[in-house]
Amino acid sequence: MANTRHDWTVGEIGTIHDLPFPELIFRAQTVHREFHKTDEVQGCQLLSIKTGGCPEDCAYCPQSAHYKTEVEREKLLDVGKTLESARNAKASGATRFCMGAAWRDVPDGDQFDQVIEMVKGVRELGLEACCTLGMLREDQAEKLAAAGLTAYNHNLDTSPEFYGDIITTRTYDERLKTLENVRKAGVTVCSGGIIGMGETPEDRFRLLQQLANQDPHPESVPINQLVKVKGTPLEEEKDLDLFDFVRMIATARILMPKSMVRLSAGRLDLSDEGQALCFIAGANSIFMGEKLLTTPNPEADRDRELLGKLGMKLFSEKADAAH
Ligand code: SAM
Ligand code: DTB
Ligand code: SF4
Repeated sequence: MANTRHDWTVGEIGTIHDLPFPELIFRAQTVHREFHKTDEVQGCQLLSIKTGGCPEDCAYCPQSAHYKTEVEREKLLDVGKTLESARNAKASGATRFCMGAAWRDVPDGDQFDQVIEMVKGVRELGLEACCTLGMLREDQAEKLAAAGLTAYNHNLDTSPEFYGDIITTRTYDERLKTLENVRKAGVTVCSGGIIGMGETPEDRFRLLQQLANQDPHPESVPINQLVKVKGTPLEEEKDLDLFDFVRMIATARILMPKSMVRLSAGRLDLSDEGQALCFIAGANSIFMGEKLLTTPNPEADRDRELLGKLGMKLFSEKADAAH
């Protein structure tokens, strides 16, 4: 039985990450099979409910007001349009619907009330509901919990040490505080990071350590490959080596055996074989649909074809409601 631990050292994580590739994959597969079906991935659909004009300066993000990108600002989407998109997501096989807003923190009042209505509506459709709205206070987390929110996404993005090179407008501790507020309200935690931003291997280990030493582990761990967007400070970053991406996924799987490990942004840069390796390494979820929040993503048909070739399928229903 794989041990669920919360006291990983950076040295231990580095040793796992750097194992000979076949050994790393074997260990990830062993853990994966203990807790998950190997022929199924969860389909999640993202929707940007409030786009662009964000006051934060996250160096990777096309929605930051600090950079000149092609993203056009849009105000909060109305509840009806959001639920129409959720219905379409369900029809195309998604079981989780994630609503993202380019906010530094969640505004109180009318806009928050609308988000609450969206969450209720998504839950009524029988979908898991996830929100990613920026920093959240405890009382706001409780209101979202009462509306039926399944999960709140708030990524740590990278190590505490590299964080200041990527974001200067908020601190790592503020990120951790929001995760604590989410946890206290009884909403499951979705938190992960981005690789390919110029971080060192140690930064990746430190990110994984921050995630894996939370007790309980985040139920959902999105691993994003940087999408290099024109106009952002990271647009000229070096390409990420596929094996580094796969190693990150495998290590996350080994450290957090029961969590959903989500193969998130960056799939358009992966070949079919690359994506298959990610599934073999323990990724068990993808974002579906032609758009993530503002950047392109493989089309649903393309994903169905790939899963078909691999003899895999989308979850028809989540067996474990905790995720
Ligand atoms: N504003 C909220 C926040 O930052 O928590 C929610 C939306 S934000 C766009 C959600 C996450 O998307 C970020 O934490 C980041 O990890 C990811 N993300 C944004 N831009 C990305 C990019 N270019 N490549 C990969 N991931 C990205
Ligand atoms: C996560 O970790 N990745 C998703 C979801 N959580 C919200 C977002 C990826 C966004 C990629 C850039 C964009 O499309 O704007
Ligand atoms: Fe704003 Fe979130 Fe983008 Fe940072 S990642 S600029 S907080 S939308």
